[in-house]
Amino acid sequence: MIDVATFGETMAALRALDPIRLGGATRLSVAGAESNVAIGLARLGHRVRWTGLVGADETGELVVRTLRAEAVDVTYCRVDRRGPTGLILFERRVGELTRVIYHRAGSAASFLTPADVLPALGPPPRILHVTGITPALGPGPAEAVEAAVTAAASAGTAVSLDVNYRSALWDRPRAARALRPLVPRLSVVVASEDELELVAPASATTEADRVAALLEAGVAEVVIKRGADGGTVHTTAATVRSPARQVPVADPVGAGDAFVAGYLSGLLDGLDPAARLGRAVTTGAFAVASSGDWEGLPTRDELSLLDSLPGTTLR
Ligand code: KDG
Repeated sequence: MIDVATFGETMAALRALDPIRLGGATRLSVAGAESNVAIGLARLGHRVRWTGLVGADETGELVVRTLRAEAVDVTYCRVDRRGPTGLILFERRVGELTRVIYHRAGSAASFLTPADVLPALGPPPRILHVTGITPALGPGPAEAVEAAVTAAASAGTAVSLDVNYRSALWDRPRAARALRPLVPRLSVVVASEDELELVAPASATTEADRVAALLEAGVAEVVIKRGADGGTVHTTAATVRSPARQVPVADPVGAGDAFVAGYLSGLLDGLDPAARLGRAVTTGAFAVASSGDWEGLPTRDELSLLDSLPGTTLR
C-alpha cells in the first residue's frame, strides 16, 4: 500500500552561483514542490508515489531516474510529446537572496489531466498531497487537482494541500478562486502566514479568524510555515508552536517542502501535533543547511544529526 500519493510538475533545475546573464558554472538537478515532498518522505522510509508528465527529452529522463533512485514510485509517470520537460533556474543574486526563473509555459507537465492522476490513486493511499502550484499550470492540471481531491476524499484518504502560492504563475484572486473550493475536502492545510487568505473565506481578515474558519470548514489541522520563526499547528483541540532550528543557511529554497515532508511523516507515524511539528522544523532545517531543494534531506537515522554540537565530526 502507498502511504502518500502526490503529483505535479518536476522540472530540470539549474543552480547558478553567479547572475545567470554572466554565465559561469551551474549545477543540474531536478526540482518540483511535490517531488521534493515525495523524496523527503521516501528518505524517511515511507512508501510514496509521484505522478507527472515529462517531455520526450534527456531532462525528462533525469527527472524520472532521480525519483526512481530516491525510491519514489513512478509507475504512473509518463512521457508527453506535446511539450518539453520544464526548466527552473535558481540564481543566487545577492547573499541569501535567490531569484527563480521559470521556463515552464507549454511544458509537458502542463498537459496533465484527471486521466493521468486518478489511476495513481488506487488502491487508496493514506494521504494525497497536492500543492497550489499544480492548478496554476493550466486547465488540465487544475481539473486533475479537483478530480483527485474529490476521489481521495470520498475514498476516505486524508488530503493535504500546501498552498505554495507562486506569483509568477498567477495572481492572488485567481489562486483564491481555485483553492477555496477545495477546502471542505481537505484534512491538512499548510500555508505561510501570507497564503492563509487564499484558502480562508474573504470575510476572515485576521490570522486567527482564518484559522478558525478553516477548522470550522472541517480541516483537521492548519499548519503555518513561518520560515526562520518555525511553525504553528492548529487543531480543534490545541495550538502548538515550535521555533525553527538554528542552522547555517546554505540554500533556503525547498525548506517549505522539507517541512511538509517532516510533518506528513509524523502524521503517518501517529506522532502527536508537537512531535509532528518538531519533525517538520527538523527536516526544514536540513533543507536550509544544504544546497539544493532535496539533496540534503535526512534519512530516518539522520534525523537526530542536528542535535550534535556544531563542529562535530562523526566517525
Ligand atoms: O519550494 C521549492 C520548489 O517549489 C521549487 O524549487 C520548484 O515547484 C517548484 C516551483 O514551482 O516553484
